Formats: sequence, structure tokens, C-alpha cells
Amino acid sequence: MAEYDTEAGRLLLKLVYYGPAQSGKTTNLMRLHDLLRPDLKGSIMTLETQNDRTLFFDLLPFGIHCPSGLLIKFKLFTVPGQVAHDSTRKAVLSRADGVVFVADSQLNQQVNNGESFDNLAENAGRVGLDFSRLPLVVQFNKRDLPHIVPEAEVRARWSATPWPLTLASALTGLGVAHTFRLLLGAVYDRADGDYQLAAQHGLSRAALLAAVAEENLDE
Ligand SMILES: Nc1nc2c(ncn2[C@@H]2O[C@H](COP(=O)(O)OP(=O)(O)OP(=O)(O)O)[C@@H](O)[C@H]2O)c(=O)[nH]1
Ligand SMILES: [Mg+2]
Repeated sequence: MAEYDTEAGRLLLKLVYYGPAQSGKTTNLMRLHDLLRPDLKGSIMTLETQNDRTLFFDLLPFGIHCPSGLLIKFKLFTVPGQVAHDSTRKAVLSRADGVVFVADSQLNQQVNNGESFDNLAENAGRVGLDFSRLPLVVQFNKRDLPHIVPEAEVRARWSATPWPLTLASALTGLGVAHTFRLLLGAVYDRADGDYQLAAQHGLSRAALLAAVAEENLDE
């Protein structure tokens, strides 16, 4: 649910990294900060952590000027994954325009992934988001670790769903840009339908995606 302020010439879009505790949401955001075009990004803000675990959220802002003068501001958030912080998760998810679900690939984390995904769907309903229309990308992170669910199994499990699936190792940065560009593309398509970004504001999909450095995927 984007905020469109015609008078100020500003469109605000909120993107949220969601997922179980310690799946790598904050790490994704930190890597992404390195990959965004320097002239577009603000500094990353981390709001309170305990032993590296997010207690409230992290925030990474960036903005892009359309040829029409419209400023599109993106606010990227991470939620705290720990089960106890559900009300914060709900508040951060509220009014989201797109979500990356960061799952932990480790074999012993599959129950947590499932519970967290159910929690996402549930909280989306609670804050009034139409989950079936929400731009969403599913990322299986920590592919560098030894005891992980095999790729074929992950793909088989998610193939019946409508969401794009990516594999990543946020620690090294692999798959971080690819994941985010998939989300950004889906968010663009929806915003273009609502606000005619191409026709009225001169912003093409490719121009928006160019905000994030491409990576060479040899997966
Ligand atoms: N091996 C490996 N470790 C990772 C990867 N991504 C993140 N980590 C590590 O996993 C731990 C948790 O990462 P965070 O990014 O803080 O996880 P989070 O999802 O933000 O966790 P919460 O804030 O508690 O929800 C850290 O020690 C990271 O360095 C990865 O791709 N591979
Ligand atoms: Mg975190």
C-alpha cells in the first residue's frame, strides 16, 4: 500500500525482509547496501540488537528520481525473526508493498521456516494485506553450509507456488542482488499499473533495476 503524495511529488514504497530468527535478513540488507548505486542510497540503520539479533528492525532507504520529477522513495526493512517479537513483526509488515522471505537452508531449520512462513501469511491478513497479490520472493539462504536441504528438494517443494525462488549465501553476497532485483521488478510492475511509472513518469523497469548492481550468477 504505497503512499502517494501528489503535492510533494513523492511515492513511498515499503519492502520487508521477513523470515525465521537468524536466517540472514540483516545480512541480506547489509550486502545490499554495498550493491546499491551510491548516489541513490542512504545509510543503513540498525535499531537495537542483542547478540546480533534484531530486536526492532533494520532500515535501508534509497530513492530514485523519475524524469517527470516524481521521487520514488524505497524503505527496506527487516523484521526481528525471534518468535517472541510478533507484534513488532506485524508493525513492520504493515503497509508493505513487497516481501522477501528469507528461509534458512539448514536441515534443522525447516520447521522454523514453515512456521515463519505461516506467520507471514497470518500477519499479512491481520494488517490487511492481500497476500495473494503481494509481490513476494522466496530466498533459501546459507547455501554455503554443509547440512542443507538439497536444491532439487527445495525447488520441488516450492514449484507449485506462485513465488519466484532464489538460492543465496548472504554471507558472501551470492544471490542477494538477484533476489532483490526479482522483488523490485515485481513491485515495479504493480506500481506501474497503479501510477503509470513508464507512461507518465518516464521510469522504465530497466532504469529502476539499474539501481542495483547485477551479479554474475554461476549457480
Ligand atoms: N554461513 C552463513 N551464515 C550466514 C549467512 N547469512 C547469515 N549468516 C549468519 O547467520 C547469523 C544470523 O544472521 P542475521 O543476518 O543477523 O540473521 P537475521 O535473520 O537478521 O536474524 P534475526 O534478526 O534474529 O531475525 C549471523 O551470524 C550471520 O553471519 C549465510 O549465507 N551463510
Ligand atoms: Mg536481523
